[in-house]
Amino acid sequence: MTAQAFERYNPREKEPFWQNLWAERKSFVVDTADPKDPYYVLEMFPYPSGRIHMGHVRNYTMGDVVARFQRARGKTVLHPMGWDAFGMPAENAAMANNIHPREWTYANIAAMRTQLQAMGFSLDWSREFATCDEEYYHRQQALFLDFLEAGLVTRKTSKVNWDPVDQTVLANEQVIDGRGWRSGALVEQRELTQWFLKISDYAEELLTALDTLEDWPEKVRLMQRNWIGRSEGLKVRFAIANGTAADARAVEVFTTRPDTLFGAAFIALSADHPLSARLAASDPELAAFVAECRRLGTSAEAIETADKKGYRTTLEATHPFDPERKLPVYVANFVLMDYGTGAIFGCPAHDQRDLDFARAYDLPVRPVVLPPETEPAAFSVGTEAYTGPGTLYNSDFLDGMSIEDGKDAVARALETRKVEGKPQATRQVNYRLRDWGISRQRYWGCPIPVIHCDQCGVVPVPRENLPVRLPEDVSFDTPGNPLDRHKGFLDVVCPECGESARRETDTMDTFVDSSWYFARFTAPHADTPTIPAVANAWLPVDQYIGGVEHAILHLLYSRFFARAMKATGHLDVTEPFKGLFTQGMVTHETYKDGSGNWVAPADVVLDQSVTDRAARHATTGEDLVIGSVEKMSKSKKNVVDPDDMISTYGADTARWFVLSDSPPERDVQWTEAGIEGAWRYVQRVWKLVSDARAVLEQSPSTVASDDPESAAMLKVSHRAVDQVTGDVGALRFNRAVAQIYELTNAVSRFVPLAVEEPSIGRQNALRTALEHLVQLIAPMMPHLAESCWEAMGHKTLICDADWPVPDPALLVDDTVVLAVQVNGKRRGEISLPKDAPTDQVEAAALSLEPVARILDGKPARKVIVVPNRIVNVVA
Ligand code: ANZ
Ligand code: ZN
Repeated sequence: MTAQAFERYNPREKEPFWQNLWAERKSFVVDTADPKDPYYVLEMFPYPSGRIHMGHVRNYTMGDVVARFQRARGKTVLHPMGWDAFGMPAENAAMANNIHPREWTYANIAAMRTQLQAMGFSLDWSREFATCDEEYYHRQQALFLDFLEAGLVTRKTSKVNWDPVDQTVLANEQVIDGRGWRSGALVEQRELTQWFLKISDYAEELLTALDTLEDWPEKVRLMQRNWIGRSEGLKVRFAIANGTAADARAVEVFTTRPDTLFGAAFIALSADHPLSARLAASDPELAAFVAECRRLGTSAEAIETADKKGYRTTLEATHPFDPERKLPVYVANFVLMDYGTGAIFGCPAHDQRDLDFARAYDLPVRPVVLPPETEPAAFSVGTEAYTGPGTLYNSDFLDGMSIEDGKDAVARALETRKVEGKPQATRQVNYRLRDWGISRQRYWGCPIPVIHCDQCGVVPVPRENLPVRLPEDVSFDTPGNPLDRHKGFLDVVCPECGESARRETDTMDTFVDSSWYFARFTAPHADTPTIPAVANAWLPVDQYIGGVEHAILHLLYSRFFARAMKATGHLDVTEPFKGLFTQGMVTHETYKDGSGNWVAPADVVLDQSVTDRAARHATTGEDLVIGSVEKMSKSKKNVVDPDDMISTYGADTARWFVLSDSPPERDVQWTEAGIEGAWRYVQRVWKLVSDARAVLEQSPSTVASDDPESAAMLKVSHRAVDQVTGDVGALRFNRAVAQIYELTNAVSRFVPLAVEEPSIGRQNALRTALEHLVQLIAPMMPHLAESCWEAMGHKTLICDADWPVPDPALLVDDTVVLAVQVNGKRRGEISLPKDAPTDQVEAAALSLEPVARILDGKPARKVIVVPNRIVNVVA
């Protein structure tokens, strides 16, 4: 062996080298519109905030492992990247720093692209786009017009959460404790005419199709199910005993528990119910209460947590089955107008909100569902409503029935009756899912392509006039939507009548942008939103990877878009994402100084030598308090900058670390010790290859193994290939890493043997094992793998190499020893893989020397094989 000084692996030199080579050779560009064996892997595209964070590193590393693995397995892989680039932060930056949102956004994109490229992801950069590219939002406007034509868009007034400081409508999720999530201002309720996509038309379809998404996490499907919120119930019309005016003679409620009707204690109307409004007109006290309810807001959270409050009107409703029983009619703060009918009957014994309300207003609590195995006398309802199973009682003709039978009996009894000329009850399915309000009163979004004309109403912008461009010359010195003040944008001629008209100034919710980008990637520069044949060839996305925070809205909107795009001829798939994986977060310890300020990990020196870990400030030396492990966030300063990691350790080390430490669906805790461990592993693999150089320089032979050690080495190696293939295919990256470590240990033990006491078999086993090892790490540490591959004498890139295929014979768990008899007399033994096929066993037995001698060239009369135990040859 020639003494070669071991040189440490230098990622700073190697990583850019391989990245440039891949780019030069267009290794990851797929330009085929008609892919053979297509595989589409996609990670949720980033918002261009300016810098990538560890969450991105983890997410995109996982996607990259899948992409490189599938590519090696012979698939044509589409792995694109783009930017979810519209949205508020760009406008906030414009206001704060006097920089145009466009400039801010594209500068951020440039910075983040450089960072992503330094990670060595196998992305097809030729398909890159940002949603704020004119080319992209142009096609989005075309889609909008198609949807409009197909009846998938509507315009309606709705109550919105209005942030008086940011001058914008907020989604319910953006209202936190009644305040705007950004501004912190008290949110007001306003009526606005807005654009909606009719996702609720697809509620049932979006719900039932969840069952087909077998490669989605069950928890995500459950969240979607709950969000869609299907409930089967009954609309029941209550006559109002003392209602005089025509609109006050009956009130209709929606209930999912008609079986509890005999436990009804009151009727409650939403503050926004027309009847409430009419009564409030002549009742100032009620008017004040209604106003108070409005301030509470429309968010489910606000309603859930607020005290249940009501105002008792003078009206009384008649119980449908007992004309003598009168139920007081309240206006209550916990009844929503946009669900069911905006009115309920309250049954305190079996609904917690109703019970809280009844206790507050001293209303009767009459239980009507008796829990199983309970005596009526022994059962009462205190502070907790009973919502469990049971038998109906205290309920007249329903007594003794199950809940389900009771529901049906009430429906049947009331369906045929009439109140004020209408059926007293109708069965109804309700969904919690509302239409999707997409209007935003912001500049930095996709303009909604319509024109408002006094004569013609709403007129779509003619397609030949698309795109409706965002004007460049806008100012952000006053709050609100700058488009509302931009004459050049606003003033247009009506395309229908030619009179002067006004352009729509609402832009689209950025969730629209991210609801079809996956389809656009299949033909990113087409002059139609998609090229249907190409989109159909690639879609659905085989593996989608992203944060669980998008489990509901983004995924539901995308599922709706796929259907809407199918209805308008842009696609022919209904489900956009075949496989979904939601990865955990990257966490880190937190540190605080004596004055309670957070301290960044980069400024912390950890003392690991004492049993109690201690931390001090790197520059001041001050003792620090080590706090809990939290999701990396700027607010707690517990962030590690990927750039710092790359410049110190290289991308491969960071990639290896985020894959190795915990199951990918769980959180991974970033530690200095962990990253150092990964760094040592990188060096170890490199050293193994260097140490084996002398052996690898020998020309390969076909001898598989010629001694037990090399046979064992091959076995370990093939088994590792088999297991890593299974684990990576199932996205169990940490288990794959564990297998690779085992293989590495085995190779480490084998190298000295093969180097110091070489044989052809050993040389060959070592070559095979090392090649396997390098191929297995290639999807995870692609730069190191290329360097090793080259060092092993290969003239082609490992990113173009086929994935290794294990030899099934070497995967057999263990060998068994079978006794061989001739005419009942033991003549020897053979050792074979367990469960070896009978003909193989027979052949081995017959070729055994003593057996062959006895047979003396004549065929055996009979061979009896008892699997894994004995072979009897009848001569
Ligand atoms: C009487 C009753 C008795 C109810 C009982 C429940 C339990 P889901 O399952 O979400 O559809 N409800 C109906 N419309 C409402 C509205 N606009 N605002 C607030 N609550 C409303 O819930 C349906 C139940 O929620 C309905 O069934 C109704 O209360 C209430 F033991 O009717 B129930
Ligand atoms: Zn007109």
